[in-house]
Amino acid sequence: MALVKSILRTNKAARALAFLAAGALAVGCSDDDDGGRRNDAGQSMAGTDAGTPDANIQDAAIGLDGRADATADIAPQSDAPGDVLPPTMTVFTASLDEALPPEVAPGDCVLTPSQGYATVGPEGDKFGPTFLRCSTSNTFTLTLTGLPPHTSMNIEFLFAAIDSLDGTGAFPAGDFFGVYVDNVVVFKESFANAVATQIQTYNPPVGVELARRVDLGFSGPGGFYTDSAYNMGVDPAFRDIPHTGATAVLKFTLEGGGIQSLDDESWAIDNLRVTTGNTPRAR
Ligand SMILES: [Ca+2]
Ligand SMILES: [Ca+2]
Ligand SMILES: [Ca+2]
Repeated sequence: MALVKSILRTNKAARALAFLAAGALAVGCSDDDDGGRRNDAGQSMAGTDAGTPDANIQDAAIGLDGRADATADIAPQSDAPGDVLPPTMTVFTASLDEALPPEVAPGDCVLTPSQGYATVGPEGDKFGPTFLRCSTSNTFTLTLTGLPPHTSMNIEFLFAAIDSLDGTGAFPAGDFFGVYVDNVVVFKESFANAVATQIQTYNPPVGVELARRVDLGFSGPGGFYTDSAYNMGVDPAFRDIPHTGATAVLKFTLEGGGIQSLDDESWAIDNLRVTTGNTPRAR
């Protein structure tokens, strides 16, 4: 597998150099102003299409490591040779520390002091001072319009699993966090904090889990009411999502048969950012 991956990367690098020599890489880097919470995929400068059948090779490369390579990826879709698609662009960003942006329909979610979560997160991308906290029966919606031409989308955010979420099973379990783009599911996994033996279907990839079953505020401390935190922008599930429309409706919800009251269990999102690019993964 390592040899195959190496060959693919070598082929990609050779093509990228050829394009550079031909002067094809005419696009600039993103003008992101997010203060540095991008990872390597987010830094990709989506390239050009020179009419070569690169889609299969690119998809194979994505499939091997779960994400697109960081530099000089070749856009797999373009109408004609020489078309230049925009690079990775930030189309929405919200620290969720002040008034809610107009693109957000929060339902019962409320900007709330993040308590112990304020110390949690990557440097420069921690929770707080406030985050958008919701009941387990609620959906909030982010509606984006006027998106630039693109073929892929990344969604980055911090996720707080607060208090006695109960994972998979019979009531009070059945606490599934779901994310949908244009009503297509992108992510749906159960989360469990209350008891160590409960089933949490979510098995976070390396770098995603920030805290697990520790006291970060709200109900508790201790007992069923420990808390967890995740950096979802690192999960490949939220990267290189195939998307092309000029509008996008993102829904974030906690759903399932285990809905309980806000003081028993809740969830929150912070530092929400959406970027578009041209590195769609294989469907
Ligand atoms: Ca708690
Ligand atoms: Ca509960
Ligand atoms: Ca529950």
